[in-house]
Amino acid sequence: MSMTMTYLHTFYVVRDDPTNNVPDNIFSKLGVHLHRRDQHPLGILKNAIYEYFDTHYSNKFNKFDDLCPIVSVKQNFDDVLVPEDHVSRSYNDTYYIDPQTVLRCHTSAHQAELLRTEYTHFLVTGDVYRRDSIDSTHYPVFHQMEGFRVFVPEEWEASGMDATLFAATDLKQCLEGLARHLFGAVEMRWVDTYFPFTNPSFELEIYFKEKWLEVLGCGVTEQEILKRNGKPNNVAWAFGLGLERLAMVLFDIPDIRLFWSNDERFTSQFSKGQLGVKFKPFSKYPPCYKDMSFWINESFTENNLCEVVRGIAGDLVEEVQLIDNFTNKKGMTSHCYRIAYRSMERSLTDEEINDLQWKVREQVQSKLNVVLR
Ligand code: FA5
Ligand code: MG
Repeated sequence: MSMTMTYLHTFYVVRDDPTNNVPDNIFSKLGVHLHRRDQHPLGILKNAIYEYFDTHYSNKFNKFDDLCPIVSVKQNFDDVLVPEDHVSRSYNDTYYIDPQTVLRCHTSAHQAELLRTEYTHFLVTGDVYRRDSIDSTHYPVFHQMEGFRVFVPEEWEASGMDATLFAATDLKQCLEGLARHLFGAVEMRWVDTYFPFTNPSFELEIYFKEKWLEVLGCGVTEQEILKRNGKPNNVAWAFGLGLERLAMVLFDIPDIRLFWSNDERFTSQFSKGQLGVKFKPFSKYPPCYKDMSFWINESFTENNLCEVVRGIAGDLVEEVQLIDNFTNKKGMTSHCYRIAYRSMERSLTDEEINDLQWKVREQVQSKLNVVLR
């Protein structure tokens, strides 16, 4: 935990500052660095991706895995052309330390500074933070690996393709090669999407447990980013991999909370520090469902609800799901949420769950000002 100290003394954090929406359970994740543990699934995956890039690009990619996750709003948003009114900038989606400082919500926050420092091929791995919904594939702290490659004109000129098509083709080849390196055969598909910092933009999905799971976003870097950072005559591609998502498929890990487990029955399964392990679940404990209905108000958001639930139940909450939603004749809207409680490590007692649910009911009223039904 020594890294936490380094972060803490460089940033003065005001208690109960209304411009700070980082709860203690999130703050305590700073400096844990799961991605730097060689015997953790995220560390194993990071090393396997490094291996792919080292062999295919003869060590040309520079690697960074300890850049500070506390970054400026400029780094996280402005530098990658996120519009002023984009939802991701809101306090509902992002953890703010103060109005100019955030916990990075993606590793793209480091693109511009590295480009300016003359890096042309780089991989940035780190913990990222988002206020988000709660289920088995979403967690408020997760890990990304950013990849970035700059091309010089000779490279695309020789191909006869235009620069953008050349970069997009190279990008897809690179990532398909990576998927084969990690998975061998796996069912995957490309989906067109939008990011402010790339055009065209794509997402890669992998078929996992009867569903398509989004594992990465990528695209051809907006020319404006290259221009602003001293590379006006180049083209580049970039990608951002969700490490937990890939690791879930690779190691057959059914729930994203497990990555944070210190239970020997989890950690010992990765002690070889290698790919090729399939996670064997220790007996599955039963979930317990609790429903809660309330009249919402204008400021109600699901992310705020999830923060309250996570703040009380921590990793004992598995999913928060909207199961009913209606508006009455007076225009009042009611939501019913189903909360699934389940520990990955032990059985929970009825008493314990009732106690959690009681606290949740109390705090949704006091913190979110909704009226329970
Ligand atoms: C981004 O974060 C972009 N910065 C990625 C990118 C980089 C695009 C460079 C283009 C160029 P997105 O929000 O889709 O995109 O997140 C990327 C990946 O992170 C997702 O595909 C998913 O694998 C993972 N991810 C997103 N939210 C969560 C979450 N709450 N828990 C776990 N993984 C998540
Ligand atoms: Mg996405």
